Amino acid sequence: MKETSTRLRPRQDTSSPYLNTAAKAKGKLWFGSATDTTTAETSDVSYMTIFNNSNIFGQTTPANTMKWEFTEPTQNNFTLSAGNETIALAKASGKLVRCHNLVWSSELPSWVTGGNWTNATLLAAMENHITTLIQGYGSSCYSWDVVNEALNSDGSFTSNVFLTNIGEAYVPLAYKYATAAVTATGADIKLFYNDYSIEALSTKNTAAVNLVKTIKSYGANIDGVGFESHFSTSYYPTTTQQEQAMASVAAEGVNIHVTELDVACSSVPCSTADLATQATAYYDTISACMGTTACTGMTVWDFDDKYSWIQPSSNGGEGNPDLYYSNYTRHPAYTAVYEAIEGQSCSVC
Ligand code: 9MR
Repeated sequence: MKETSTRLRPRQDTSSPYLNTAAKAKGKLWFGSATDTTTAETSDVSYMTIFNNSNIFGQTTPANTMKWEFTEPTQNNFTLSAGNETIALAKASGKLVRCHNLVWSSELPSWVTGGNWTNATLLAAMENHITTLIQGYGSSCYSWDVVNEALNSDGSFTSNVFLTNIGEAYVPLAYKYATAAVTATGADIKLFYNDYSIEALSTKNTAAVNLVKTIKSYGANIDGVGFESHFSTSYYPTTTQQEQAMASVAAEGVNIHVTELDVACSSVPCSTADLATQATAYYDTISACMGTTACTGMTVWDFDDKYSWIQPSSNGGEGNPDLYYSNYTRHPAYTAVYEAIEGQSCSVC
């Protein structure tokens, strides 16, 4: 039977406008997307066709493959292969990689969470983990999120095994070890702190700024702060609020990346009103980065609703937070992101 052109047409939308091409033309390093190469994503041809389009995405962040539980499942037994899979995919389509992450309270193996530690033994284990990963992945990483989500909304430190056994100094010491490891590689690998709810001026934003100061006071290097930017149609800061939050960080002489942007609809499928609000939240966030010289890159926390970490069943009905629907067509927010990059008014908000 004769194939019709309709049947041959790919169903994934890779048409212009192109977000990465546009962002780079405006002086940013990338518009990118996280990906999770341990899941079904890599065998999903439609997903990979969009991911591999370097006009749309010029950067990726491994959503999971470089986390401690996967890279050092038992002590001093390192498995970097899953992370290398992400790096290979990135390189094949010319993407930079934000490596993620070295020290976090989540996705830790039980030998870390349940270990019988002293200050000295846990510091040694942390140093070994940081050093081995930074040197192992080397210049394949544009940057590393060294410490992830160390702060509570009141500015205190999140309770975890590192805080319990080492105290607050675990954060600046992690950057000290990371700085030494980067120096040993001879490569220019940027070191970031990454957190959420710092995207508007708040006690937590101030605490993140203070953390940058503390890290520097230890003689360690820090190049930037990642603004995760996990928003919803019921909460997102305005462009002005986000610009103020970025300015407070930039005043320390460090850069900002928007690292994990997504905007959940209050229910699924998103209502027409929610799609417009979602587009506004994306537009406002990208506009803030575009309006801030120190904000050098923008990344969404995966691009297709099918693979989002926010699924309605486990998030009180909220969902569909990404730029593409599960059928690989685009939300109106995709247009909003492009218009924000271009400095145009939003036609879909
Ligand atoms: O997207 C990641 C999800 O697949 C994991 O199950 C989860 C584990 O806690 O981590 C998710 O990514 C998180 C990121 O590493 C740090 N910021 C919050 C992200 C969403 O939870």
